[in-house]
Amino acid sequence: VEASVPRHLRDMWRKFEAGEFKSKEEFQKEFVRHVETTLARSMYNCDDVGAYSGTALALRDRLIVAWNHTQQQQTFRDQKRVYYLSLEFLMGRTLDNAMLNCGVKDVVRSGIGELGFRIEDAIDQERDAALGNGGLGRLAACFLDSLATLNFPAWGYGLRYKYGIFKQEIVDGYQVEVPDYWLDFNPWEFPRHDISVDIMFYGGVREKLDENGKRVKVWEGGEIVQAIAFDVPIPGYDTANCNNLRLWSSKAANGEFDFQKFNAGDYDNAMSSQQRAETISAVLYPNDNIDSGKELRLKQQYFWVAASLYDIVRRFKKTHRPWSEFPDQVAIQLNDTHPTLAIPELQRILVDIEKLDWDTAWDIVTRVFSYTNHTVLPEALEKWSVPLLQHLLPRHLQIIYDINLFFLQSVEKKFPKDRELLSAVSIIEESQPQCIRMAYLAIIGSHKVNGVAELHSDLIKTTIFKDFVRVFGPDRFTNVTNGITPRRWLHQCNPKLSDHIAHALGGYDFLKDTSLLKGLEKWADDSAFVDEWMDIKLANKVRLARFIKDTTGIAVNPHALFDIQVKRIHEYKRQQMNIFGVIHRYLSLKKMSPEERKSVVPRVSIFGGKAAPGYWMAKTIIRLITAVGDVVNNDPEIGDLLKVIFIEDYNVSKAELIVPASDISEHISTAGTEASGTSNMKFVINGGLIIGTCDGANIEITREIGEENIFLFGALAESVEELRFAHRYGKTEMDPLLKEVCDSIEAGTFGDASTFSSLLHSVAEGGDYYLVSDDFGSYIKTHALVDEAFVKKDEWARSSIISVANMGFFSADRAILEYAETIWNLEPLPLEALDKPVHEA
Ligand code: GPQ
Repeated sequence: VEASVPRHLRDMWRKFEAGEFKSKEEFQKEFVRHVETTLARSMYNCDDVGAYSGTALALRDRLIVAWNHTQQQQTFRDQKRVYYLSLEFLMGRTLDNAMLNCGVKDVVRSGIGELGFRIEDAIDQERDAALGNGGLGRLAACFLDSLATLNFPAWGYGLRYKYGIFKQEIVDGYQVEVPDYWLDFNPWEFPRHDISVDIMFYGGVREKLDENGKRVKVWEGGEIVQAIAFDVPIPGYDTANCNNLRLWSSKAANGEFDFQKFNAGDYDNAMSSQQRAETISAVLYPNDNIDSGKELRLKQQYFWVAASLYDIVRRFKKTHRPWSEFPDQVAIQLNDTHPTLAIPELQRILVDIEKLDWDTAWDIVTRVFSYTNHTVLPEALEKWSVPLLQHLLPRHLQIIYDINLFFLQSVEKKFPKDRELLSAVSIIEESQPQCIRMAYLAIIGSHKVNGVAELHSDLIKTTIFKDFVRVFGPDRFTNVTNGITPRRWLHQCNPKLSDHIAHALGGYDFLKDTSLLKGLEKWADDSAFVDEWMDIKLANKVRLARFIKDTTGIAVNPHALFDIQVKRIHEYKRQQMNIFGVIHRYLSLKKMSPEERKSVVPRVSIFGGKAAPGYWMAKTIIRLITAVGDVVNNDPEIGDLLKVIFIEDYNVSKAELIVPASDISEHISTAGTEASGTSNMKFVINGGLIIGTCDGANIEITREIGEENIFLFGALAESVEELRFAHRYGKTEMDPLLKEVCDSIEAGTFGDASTFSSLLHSVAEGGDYYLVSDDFGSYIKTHALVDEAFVKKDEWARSSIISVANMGFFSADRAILEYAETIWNLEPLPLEALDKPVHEA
C-alpha cells in the first residue's frame, strides 16, 4: 500500500490534510465555513442548533482524518483485531466526549464564545444516540471508549436503528411511549454506500456434487436484503487512535421498487419489498432482561451477524493468509447471545463456501469466538423455535443440528450412558415446538465464557451452566467484572470534581490510570479539600434541582438528602420496594408531632427509568411512584421533609446530570439477580454513597472501598432459594411494616386501589418471588442509618472521598485489559507507530 503512492504526491496530500485545531482561530474558520456552506446558514440565523451543528461538523473533519490514519495503520501493521458484536450501543451524546477526548474543548469554548455562543448550550442541542436499552448497551459503549483509549485495534459491529429506544412521556401518571427518530441530523456517521453485503433469508438447501465429486450443500433461492455500512468514529482519550463502529442499515436489494408493478398501477405492492427490507433495521427492541422471541428480531440478528462476518472475512482474505491463521488475526466477542448465529454462520462459510472439512472449520470457529453472559434470569435466556429457524435459515438449522450431534457424541464418550446429562446439555430443548437454546450454542462454539461480576460468574457455573462445567471443565468459564469509562462518567459529567481531583493529584493522569485515585486518601483530612469536595456535590445538586424545577415544576431543597434510583424498571431491581419504603416514611411523618418532625432529615426520593412497553407490572410500579408523588408533594404538612420525583425519559445524557448529584443511590436487587450493575460504579466514583444488597458488583465495590463506606442490607444469594420455598409453602407472614404500607395503598391513600392490585398481589403471602417482604425490615432500618450518617457531615465527606479513592478497579480500561489478555490474546498497536505520519517509509 505504502509504495503505491509516490513521495511527492504523499507530501502534497499531507500538506492539505486537516490537522488538530492549534488555535481558536483555526476552529473559528472551520466553524463559520461549515455554518455558511455546509448548513447554508448565516450569522443572522445561526441559533444554538446551528452552533452545535457547526461545531460538530468542524470536529468531525478532524475525527475522520484521525480515523483514516488509524485504519491505514491497522491495515499496515496487520495485527490481530477484536470485533465486538453487540445489538446495542448506548452511546448518548458525542460532541462533548469527542472534544474532551481530542483535547480541544478549551479551544472550542473560547472560539465559539467569541462568536456569541455558550459551549454548554451547543452541547445541549445534541440528541442522544440511544441504540440500547440499559446496562448491556452502555457497557458496549464504555468498552469502545476504553478500546480506543488503550490503542487496541478493535471494531464494534451493530445495527443502525432508525428508531432507538422509545422516548418516555408521563401522561396522567402513566408511561406513554413515543418513537425516537434520531437521524434527522447526525454528523457522527459516515455512510459507506460502496460497502454493501447481500444477505439471504428463507430459500432451501439442495445437495449437489462439486467439481471433485464431493457432496456439498447449497443454500439458494431465498430473498435478498442489502446491508449498507455506516461508520462512526470512536476517538480515544489523549491518543491519536480513532477506532471504528460499523452499523448496518437494511435496504431492498433489487432497486428502489418494482417498476413493473408500479407501471401496472399496483403502487402498494411496488413499494412493499423495499419496505419489508427496511423494516429489518427500523427499530430497537425495547426489552431489557427479557426474551421476546419475535421473527423480526431473529431477522435483525442474522442480518447483522452475516454482514459483519462477511466484512471480517473479506478483510482477512485480503491478506492472503491460510485459514489456519484466522484465529491469530481475529477475535470476536459475543455481547450476550444476540449474535450467536455468528457461530453457525462462520461454520457455514468455512465448510460450504471455503470447502474446509468440518473439524478443521470447527476448530477455527471455537478459537475465534468468546461469549459474555449478562444474566441468570431464566426469562431472559434466548430460545428460538426450530420451525421458525427452519423457515428463515434452513442451512443454519442443519449446521446447528450437526454441531449438537458431534457435541453430544463427545459428551457420550466422556460420560457413557448418562442420558440425563445428554438431554441437559443438548442445544435442542425438547419442548413443543422444539427450541434452540442460544446460550448453549454460544458456550459450545466459544473458547471462553465470562460473567460480568464475581458473584454472577460463580452463579452461572453453579446454576444455569453447571452441566457445561462438568463437560468442559471449569476453565472454559471466567469472570471479567464490568467497568465504566472515567472519561464520560467522571471527567465529562462532573467537570468540577474532575478538576478538583486533578488539582490534588497534580494532573489528569487518573483518567487513564484510575489506580492513581488512591492518592486522594491523604486529602481526606484536609479541611479545605473536603469543603470544596462537599461544595461541588452541593453545586451538582443545585444543577439537578434546577432541572427538576424546569421539567416538573416541583421545587426541591438542594440541602435535603438526594436519594436516587435510576435504571430500567424491573421487579428484580425492586423499585417497588423503594416506593414502599417512601410510603413508610410518609406514613411515619404523618404520625409525628410538629416537634418530632424538626429532627427529621429532609429527603428527596428521585426515580427514573423506562418500563418495557409490554411489561405491565413495571408500568404499574411507575404509576405508583407518580401517585405517591402527587399525594406527598402536595401535602402541606410534609413540605420539604419529603419529595418524590419521577424524572421522565431517563437516558444517558440525563444520567450525566443525575449521577453527580446523588447523596445516596439505590442498588437493591434481590440477591443473585443483578449480574453486575454499572450505575453503582458511576455513582460511587462521583462521590455518592450507596445503599445496596449483596449482589452483582456491589460486593466487589464493598471489598474495594470498605464495608464502613457502604450501606448493605438484605438476604444473601445463598438463602434466596430457601426463602422462596418458604413463601411457596405459605410459611412466611408479611413483614408488619410492609403490611402497613400495603394497607394504606389498599385504603386508597394514593388513589384508586384497584390500579395497584396486581402489584400488591405480587408481594403478598404465597408469592413475593423477589423477596420484598423478607428484605423490607432491614431495608427500612438501613435507611434510618443513612439518615443518621448524613447529618454527621465530616464522616460522610470522608466516606465519600475514601470511596472515590478506591474505585480505580472499576475502570472499563481494567476490564478491557483483562479481556485482551485472558480471552482475546490481543496486543495494542504501539503508539509511536500511530504518531508518525502513516505513509512514511
Ligand atoms: N443487562 Cl440480559 C441488560 O442491561 N440487558 C439485558 O438484556 C441483560 C443484562 C445488564 C445486567 O442486567 C446488568 O446487571 C449488567 O451490569 C449489564 O447488563 C452489563 O453487563
